[in-house]
Amino acid sequence: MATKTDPKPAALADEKTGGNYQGLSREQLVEAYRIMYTSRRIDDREILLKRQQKIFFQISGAGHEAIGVAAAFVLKPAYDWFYPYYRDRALCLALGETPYQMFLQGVGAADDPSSGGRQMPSHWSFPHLNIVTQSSPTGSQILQAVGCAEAGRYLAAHPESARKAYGDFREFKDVTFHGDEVTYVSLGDGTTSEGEFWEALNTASNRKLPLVFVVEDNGYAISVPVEVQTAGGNISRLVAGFPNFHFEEIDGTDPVATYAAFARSVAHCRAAQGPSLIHAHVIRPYSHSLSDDERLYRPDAERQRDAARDPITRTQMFLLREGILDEKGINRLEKQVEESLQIAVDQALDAAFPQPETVTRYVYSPYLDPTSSAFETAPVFPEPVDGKKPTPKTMADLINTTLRDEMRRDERIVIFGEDVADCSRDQYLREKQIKGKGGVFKLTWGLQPEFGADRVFNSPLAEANIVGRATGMATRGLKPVVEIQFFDYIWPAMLQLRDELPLIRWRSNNGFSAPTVIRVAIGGYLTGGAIYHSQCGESIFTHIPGLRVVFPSNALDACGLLRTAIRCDDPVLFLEHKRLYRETFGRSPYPGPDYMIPFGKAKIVQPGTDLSVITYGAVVPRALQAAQKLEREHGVKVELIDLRCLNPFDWETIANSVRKTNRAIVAYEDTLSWGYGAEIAARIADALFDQLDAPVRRVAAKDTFVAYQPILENAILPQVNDLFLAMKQLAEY
Ligand SMILES: Cc1ncc(C[n+]2csc(CCOP(=O)(O)OP(=O)(O)O)c2C)c(N)n1
Ligand SMILES: [Mg+2]
Repeated sequence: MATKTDPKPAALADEKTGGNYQGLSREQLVEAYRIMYTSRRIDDREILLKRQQKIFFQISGAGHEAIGVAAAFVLKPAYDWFYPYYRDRALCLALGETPYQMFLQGVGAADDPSSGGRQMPSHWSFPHLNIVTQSSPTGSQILQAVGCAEAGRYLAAHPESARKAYGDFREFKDVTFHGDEVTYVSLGDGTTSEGEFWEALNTASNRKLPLVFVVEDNGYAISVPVEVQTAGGNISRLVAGFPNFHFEEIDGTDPVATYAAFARSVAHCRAAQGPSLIHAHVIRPYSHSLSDDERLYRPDAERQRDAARDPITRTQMFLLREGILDEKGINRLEKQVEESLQIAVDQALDAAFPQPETVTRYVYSPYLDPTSSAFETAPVFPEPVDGKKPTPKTMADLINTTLRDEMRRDERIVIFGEDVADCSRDQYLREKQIKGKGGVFKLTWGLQPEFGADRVFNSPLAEANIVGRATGMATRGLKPVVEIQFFDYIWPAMLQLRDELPLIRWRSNNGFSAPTVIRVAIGGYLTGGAIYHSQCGESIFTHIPGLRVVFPSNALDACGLLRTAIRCDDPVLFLEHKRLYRETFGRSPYPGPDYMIPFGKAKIVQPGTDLSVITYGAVVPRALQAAQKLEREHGVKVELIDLRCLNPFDWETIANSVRKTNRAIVAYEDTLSWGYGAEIAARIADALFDQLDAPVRRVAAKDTFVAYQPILENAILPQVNDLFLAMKQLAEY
């Protein structure tokens, strides 16, 4: 099954078999050289342009060119999928990108097809070729590539789901699949040290995904050599134990050997045998980037040894030696390349720059506005039976029912996370030996038996794995509705949540999008939840442009907002307060399979004239109790506002209320300082300063951690009495 080829710095002619070269024709070899040479010369041009301050950053693909052409000769643009990294200039050229478009990236032109001037050059994004937007955090593309490969398989198994549908995100998400497409993902040797790389290998192996991992090993990660990064100094040795893989270790400066390795690896993937990993030894002749000088940490002798393996000179010598091109032919080809690059540079330097007023464009979907009335529908409650009103259900019940009804409506929805399946060992369920788990809070219970194990399944215990894969799936057009079991454990996914998922659309200038729902059990008041089962921290996420953040306080809102989250065209963090899941407060009968609440619309829980209390989540019932007591005992009428949605938030309702009451408290469960209340308080102070009769107050948790002992927990989290006292004081101010 697994094969291994030792790196072979032997002459290219060794690869010659039977009149052709591992299946490559003489014409293809000339074409390979043309692309490799073009790639190198684009780097040279960019270096010059950077020195002339006409572009602002340069990172080269020098030394890695043979990998790109070999891959592109085997894989198919706009058919297979590509998650390259910054050294893959030759790959992008070979797949069909033009030098002109690359120079547009360098100058940051409005017409830069990768990002419209938003990202550095060599951050490839070419939707028409299935080259998916990449970022700068090394390795963050790998789990997304896993999700992409999974989506291809899912779509082949559910072809109907790919059809266009109207009235939700599907209207704007074209979906293509072929059934045997392969996903390419590349990374450097240093990046194999990232945990997400290992999480990706694990899932690709376990699910036998059609994914080609390409480790472009130039021996260095900036200045850190491979033996410091990688135990034993060789990644091939470490990964060899992963089942279902086809492995290759090759000299990646040799286009013929590299081509042969790609041909074998891609065949393995196309035949649905599992993933492949190509470990290609390459060189890095131009330092890490233009900001680095490798002479500071690499002696001349070592650099000269690398230079002897330069893929450009090796390939040129090979063409000459094999009589494929003579010296004149080489010169002619190189001259043509130089001339075409000159034209491309001149054109790119003339290109228009992006307009400053476009900077917030594509932070969110330009097509579907989740705050609009399209997401406002009336509840349709069940009819009374025998004069008996329908039983009110808990928030947990309604979330479960909403997920079920949305999955019935939209076959693109897949649910995964830790323990969310009823039973991974499917036969126990089918044989009715067990009842099923369906999540640690049972919110996804009953979904796997109805929708099958390929729509509701368990992930490994790895949060980045969940969010990274979801991002890749959503990029292909699925709607992952994933679960993070506890907010306290969302942090391993933070890179994906801060640098990836919410940025896909903006950084690709609307070339790609990844509308995903991430459900997270959040919050304390658990009596024993302690530090690691009680955290809030929503403001960390409301601080991320591109991410919608929702935090309902009752069953009906959870239902209506979850449906909006699922149907909308943006990534949504859906925060579910654990304490509210089964609370008596806020129960409701199911409002029907189309009930939606638009984002950014607060709810006035109780109207009042004396004081505005702006809150959300589990503080809502506590603030209500406090307000009722205050009215009973002191006749103060509090207007209680439940924001429900934190980004976007309903400024209009807040402002109208404060204009009426002239006093405001922002109350929230998270720690007081730097929290969500700071933003609301600042806005009120800024916009309504002359309306205020008192300072804006905050009531929140103490600036510490939530302790286990209930006496401590009570002292730490804001209680009814804290709210009562703050309201009373502010009313008296
Ligand atoms: C997560 C992360 N940490 C650090 C960096 C800064 N950085 C950029 S490239 C790089 C080295 C990458 O080395 P390697 O994976 O071997 O790729 P190479 O550049 O050698 O091709 C580092 C440390 C980054 N971009 N992302
Ligand atoms: Mg490297």
